[in-house]
This record gives sequence, C-alpha cells and structure tokens, in this order.
Amino acid sequence: MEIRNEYLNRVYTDLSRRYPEQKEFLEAVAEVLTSLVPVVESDDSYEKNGIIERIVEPERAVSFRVSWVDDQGKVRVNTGYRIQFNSAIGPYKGGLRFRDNVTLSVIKFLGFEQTFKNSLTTLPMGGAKGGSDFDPKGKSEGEIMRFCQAFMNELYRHIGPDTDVPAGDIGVGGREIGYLFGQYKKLANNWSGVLTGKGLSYGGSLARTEATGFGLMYFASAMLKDAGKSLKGSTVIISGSGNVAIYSCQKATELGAKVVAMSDSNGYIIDSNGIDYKVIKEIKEVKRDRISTYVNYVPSAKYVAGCEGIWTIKCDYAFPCATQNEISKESAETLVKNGTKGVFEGANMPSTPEAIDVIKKNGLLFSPSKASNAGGVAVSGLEMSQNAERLSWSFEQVDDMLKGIMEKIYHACADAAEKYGMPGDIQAGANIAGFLKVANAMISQGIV
Ligand code: NDP
Ligand code: 2IT
Repeated sequence: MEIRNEYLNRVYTDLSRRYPEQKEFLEAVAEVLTSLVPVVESDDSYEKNGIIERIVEPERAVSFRVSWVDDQGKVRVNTGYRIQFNSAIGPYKGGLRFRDNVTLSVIKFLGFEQTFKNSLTTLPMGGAKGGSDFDPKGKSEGEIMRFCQAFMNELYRHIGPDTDVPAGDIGVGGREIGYLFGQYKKLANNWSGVLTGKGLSYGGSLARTEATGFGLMYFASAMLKDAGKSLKGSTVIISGSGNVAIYSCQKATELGAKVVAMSDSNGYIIDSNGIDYKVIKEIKEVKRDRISTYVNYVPSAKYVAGCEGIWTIKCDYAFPCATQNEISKESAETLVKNGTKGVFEGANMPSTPEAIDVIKKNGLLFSPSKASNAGGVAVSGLEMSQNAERLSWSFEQVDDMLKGIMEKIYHACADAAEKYGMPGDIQAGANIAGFLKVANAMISQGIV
C-alpha cells in the first residue's frame, strides 16, 4: 500500500510497522489517508501540527476482562474493549459490538471511522467504539443480562454523559442497552443519558431504532436525485436483517422500491414480489429466529444457504447492511455485470478496497458508510440533546431533523469533493469534510 504523498505515506508506513496484525484498522486508515492527499498538499499546517500522526492514534484504549457465569454454572471469560479515539469536537460517542469475531483491530477501525462520521453529522460528538467477543446469539435472557452487567462493571468508570456515550451496534440492541443502562445507574447512583438507543420509557428518542436505515435511504435519495434518478420503481438488495437492514427495507419500500433479497449470516432469501418488512421484523425482533423461516410466512419466496451469493441477484441498487468486507472484488464485478447502478453502504466498511475500486471505475454511484450510515449516530446525538433538556420530541420532529441532516451530509461531501478536484467522488468528499472539522479543532486546542 503506497499513498502518493510523502508525509501521509510515512505516517501510514510507521503505523503498519507498529500494528502489522491490525488488518481492518490499517485498511480503514489507508482509505482515509488516500483521500487526504490534496488536503495536506494545499495546507502545511496539518503536517506542522502532527495532525495525521495524532489522528490515527486513539486518545485512550481500554481492554478489560469480563467474567460471568453461564446457565450451567460455568465461569466464562470474554474480552471487553472501549477505544476512545478522538474528543476534539465533543464527548466520545459510538456503539458497542458484541460478536465472536470482535478484536482490537475491529474496534479500532470502527472507532477511527466513527470520528469522521460523527464530524459529518454536524453535531458535537467525538469518536469511540467498544464491544466484546461475546455473541448474544444462542444465549439465554439470563446469560445476556449477566454478561451486560459484568461488562458494565468495568465500563462504567470510563463513561459519562459529557465524557463518553456508548450505544448499540452488531449484537447490541434495545435489550442489551436496557441491561447496560440498569447496571450503570446502579453503580453510578445517578440517572443520566449515558447511553443512547434507550427504551422510550426511560429516556430513549423516538426514531432512534429506525434512524440508521431511514437515514441511509434519505442519503441515497438525495444522491440519486442529483444524478437524475430515484428509488421509486427500482429493484433493491439489502444484505443483513438486523437493525440497519430492517429499517432500510421499510423506508425503501415506502419510497417505492422493491426489496428482492435480504440475508443473515447463514443465508439469504429472494422474494421477487418484494420482501415484506413486517415479516422480517416478526422473525428477527420478536422471534429472534433465522431468516430461512421467511419461507414459512411467504411460501413463494426462496431461501439459499450461504450469504455472499446475495450479490449475484440482479438489482438496480445494492445496500450492504450486515458487516465489514462483505462485498469482495468478485461480488463487485458481478454487480457491475448485472447492471447495478449504485452501491450505498449501510454497514461499516462493507466493501473491500478492491471492491470499491471496481465499483468506482465502472461508474456506479457509491456512498461510503461514514456518510450514508451516519443517521444512527446523528439521532443518538439528538437523544443526548433531549436527555440534556429533559424533554422528548415527536417522531415527526426527529425524523424531519434526520432527513435534513442526511441531505446536509450528502451536500457537504459533494462540495468537498468538488473543491478538492474530485467532483462526484463522495468517498473522498466524506473523508475530507469529516477530517477538516476534527483537524482544525485539534489545531485550535494545541498539542494535547
Ligand atoms: P444487528 O446485530 O442488528 O444485525 C446484524 C445483521 O448482520 C444480522 O442480520 C447478522 O446476521 C448479519 N451479520 C453479522 N455478521 C455477519 C457476517 N459476518 N456475515 C454475514 N452477515 C452478518 O446489527 P446492526 O444492524 O446494528 O449493524 C449492521 C451493520 O451496520 C454493522 O456494520 C454496524 O456497524 C453498522 N451500523 C449500525 C448502526 C446502528 O445504529 N445499529 C449505525 C451505523 C452502522 P445474524 O443474525 O446471522 O447474526
Ligand atoms: O456505527 C455507528 O455509527 C453506530 N453503531 C451507532 C453509534 C451511536 O452512537 O449511535
């Protein structure tokens, strides 16, 4: 990996030497630094202030033991993480991921990305991420509650409503946030909006559950509008069937698109009549079952085992909403061959760098995750505002603000791309616009 600027390349090479095993983290850093070439070349204050060296190093990284007891009475141990990446523009903010493939590299990549994403939201939030290699799937309610409590027993000393405000991500939804919040409140002996994505009866914001998926479709609509296109009447694939995918499916359907395929980590379903998002909600949110059971509700649909095959289905627009690196170079080539006109990322870093290359070189529209999935954390920011003023806003009010924020993000990315000589490159525009606000705040605050 060679970045075409001596300063950026030097920082990246040094980082690769220090963390050779952190593949996901290095991939995320390379992606951002590559876009910053015209920025550091047009203004030497970033190099003079050591901004790139500082922005790739987390301000604080905590790793801790999480001990808990399973239903058989056996002691279990997992690793917990909280990476507080950057607090230049606001308190650390970002989700918690509970999944067996969580490593330090995964959490660092997510925390790094979160810093720029949160900057794009226009709200005052720094970047962080955390989680554990614990997977709630297949665990009992009691086991999940005890794990969340054990996790919070350590995490609580590192967070606070003006310090660091975690939320959900893969494997952490409303149920887990409830248990984490309950334990925080008990330990800290104070009620504060220290987590977002809370239940509506205890400080949660209306529209937070829907926000990432709805926001993704608002972003795609703004980008399509600029290109003289629309979701209406189009055919769409959405990978995953979790929080982001479900509400992407709902909003895409409401906007007149037909969602023909969705997946989980075991396989995917095809419903050429358009997937019924209410059935997916029932399967995933109520029954916590596998997507294969969709065919029991809609017998005309088809289930195929294995998840990468979802990208072989013909569609106008693809929305990867499951996990990192889920679209390989080969899958991207298949999408191109099938006449796909755009890829809009809902998951964090779902396309490999090689896949992005294929997508962009073939002239498809492409929106990077840090811009198009920022709706979730944006509404988390609105939840923090509501908690701070001890009020709650209506669904319509929050949804309207979300739509406005997503449109603003799209235009900020498009404008930055244009200004730095890469018109239409929303990936570069997102990295540049996200970076500038954080970097300029860091310069103003001195070497800390
Ligand atoms: P959920 O846990 O609700 O859902 C995750 C979905 O992705 C499930 O359908 C899961 O399948 C599938 N999945 C997970 N890992 C894999 C894998 N290795 N291969 C194939 N499928 C997989 O998570 P979210 O919907 O919240 O998160 C999805 C993505 O969106 C993540 O990248 C997350 O970082 C990102 N994101 C989430 C936000 C939020 O507000 N929740 C905000 C912005 C981004 P299974 O059921 O089999 O596990
Ligand atoms: O990746 C993300 O932006 C999230 N998981 C949401 C984070 C948040 O704080 O709401």
